Amino acid sequence: MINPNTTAAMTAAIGKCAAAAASNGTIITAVSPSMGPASIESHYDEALAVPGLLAEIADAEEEGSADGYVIACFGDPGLDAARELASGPVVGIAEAAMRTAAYLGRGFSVVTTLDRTRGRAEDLAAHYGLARFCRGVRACEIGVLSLEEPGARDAVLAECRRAVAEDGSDAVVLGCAGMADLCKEFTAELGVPVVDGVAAATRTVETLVSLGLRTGDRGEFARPPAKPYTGLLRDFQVR
Ligand code: 2AL
Repeated sequence: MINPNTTAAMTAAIGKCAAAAASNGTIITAVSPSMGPASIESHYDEALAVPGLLAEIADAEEEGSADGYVIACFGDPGLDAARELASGPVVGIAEAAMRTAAYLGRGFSVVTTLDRTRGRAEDLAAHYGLARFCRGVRACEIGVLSLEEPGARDAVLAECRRAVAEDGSDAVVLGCAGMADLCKEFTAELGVPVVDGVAAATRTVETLVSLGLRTGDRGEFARPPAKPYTGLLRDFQVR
């Protein structure tokens, strides 16, 4: 379980939610990169979160310590690159949450953090072929690291209520890993299914592992070709 931002408290909370969702016998190891942004709320943050995230996967691959990986940020940063590196399946929380929500009705709404992250969520819905199901992407205008502050929960819940009422959605997707702990309570309060990507991706990785499935390694998703990397990225050379 890789939280691609470097905020340790958030990594611990995500790990707890993943462990609560996982099957008996699944071991969740929650990690965050040793370098990168404290939260991911822009394209810039997202791009600079990826090297640290890939380093975590490279380390785990070297140790042989993971059967599969979840990328626990709603922008699914570095997902395709991670699939080239990893020998097990890699699932992003946006992808898992949106695919899961598509099982639950004709349409879903995403409720995310800052307005400026809405475009990325819309792009991902289209990228995954789910634009037809995505009836709205809404922001509560609360930063990722402010989700723990007093009042944040109620503001996110209020936006979820508006999503159900105004978008005509059958399900709500929580658009940030930092919202994972809200899922159960919100499901009860909203009366529609609420999908947390951390839980959905955890179970999706388990399913893929148990079926013996992982990203194919021919063609596009083969390991990247070996070549020199220079400067700060010199250790990222793939062998
Ligand atoms: C996120 C997320 O899940 N983690 C993070 O740092 N930023 N997503 C978001 N929409 O702000």
